[in-house]
Amino acid sequence: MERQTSQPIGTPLEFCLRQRAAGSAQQAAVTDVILALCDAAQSIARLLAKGPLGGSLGAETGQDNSDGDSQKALDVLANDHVVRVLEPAPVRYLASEEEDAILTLREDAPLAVAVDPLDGSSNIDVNVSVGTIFSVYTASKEGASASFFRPGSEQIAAGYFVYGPHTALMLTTGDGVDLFVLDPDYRTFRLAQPALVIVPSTSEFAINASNYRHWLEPVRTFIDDCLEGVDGPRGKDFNMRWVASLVAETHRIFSRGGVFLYPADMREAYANGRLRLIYEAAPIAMLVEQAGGLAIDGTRRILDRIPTELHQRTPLIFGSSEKVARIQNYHTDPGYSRGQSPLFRTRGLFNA
Ligand code: FDP
Repeated sequence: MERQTSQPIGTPLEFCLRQRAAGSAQQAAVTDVILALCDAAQSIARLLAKGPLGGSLGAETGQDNSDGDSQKALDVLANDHVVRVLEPAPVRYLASEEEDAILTLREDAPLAVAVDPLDGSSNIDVNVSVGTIFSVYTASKEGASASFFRPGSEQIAAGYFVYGPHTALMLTTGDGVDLFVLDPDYRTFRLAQPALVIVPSTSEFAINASNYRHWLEPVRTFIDDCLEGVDGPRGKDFNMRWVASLVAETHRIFSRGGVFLYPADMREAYANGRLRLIYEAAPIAMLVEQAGGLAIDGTRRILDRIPTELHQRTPLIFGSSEKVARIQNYHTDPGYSRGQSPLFRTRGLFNA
């Protein structure tokens, strides 16, 4: 994915964005939003860097968020930072995992922003990477809901901050994906790697294997086939990772490929998986596709899905294109099913 012009490594984010936005009012507004989110990310990174010295950021607040997940102290603080920085930004509507309803910030502003302020919050107290995910649309004339209840393919920008050993921003404005890193010496995000590409094929998968007994047949068969390694139908060994932090898994897939699965399963509460369509799956899917990967819910492209509820969940499978296409086959092609025993031992013939 080659961009026409690209700035040298180390260029400050603001310079990169302002140069790209030249002459476009919409891109200028997007730039303002991204820079505002960078301010929130720096505040969140500072809070995280204090660890237990900042109080128990991973403690339950005793409240559930809009979707029934328990809220941690840092979920609330991160949301406060995001709302504060976006209030003066060109944002008409803000949808957040931590808010029951869509907030109207500025009636005359052109953009709508969806945010998961603190993704992976079960990792806060164990000093493992967490993140902030965001998605930007034009605000719809038809109002708040219409601004978000639309296909993810209409996003005009998406990204995430990952708070790890360093703080990084993975960003797309619809023209490839760039990685920016927060330079602690200058307190500014600087270009670290332009035009990222997710390798099409690898031997690594990420899934919460403790849910094995709940999985539906296509996912169970795919994982069984991977686990059988060189002795199974895939004829090679696989490696597994599970950080339990969507941004961290995404970051790994950007750096060395692989697939991530949080599928639907047989439990009532997981009939649509766990992750949220508007502020988790859609922005990750835009980033992944912009880097040459794929993102599906099992059978359908995530970016074609039209949400009908603000906090709607979706199964999410994304990563290296050949691997995701293969998993889609497990969902749609009976030849990949364990029930079809004559084909079972020959599935290796279909290897990508
Ligand atoms: P968390 O609830 O800790 O915010 O967004 C939801 C998420 O984390 C993802 O980041 C992560 O991939 C997933 O949940 C982990 O779920 P499990 O605990 O079921 O593995």
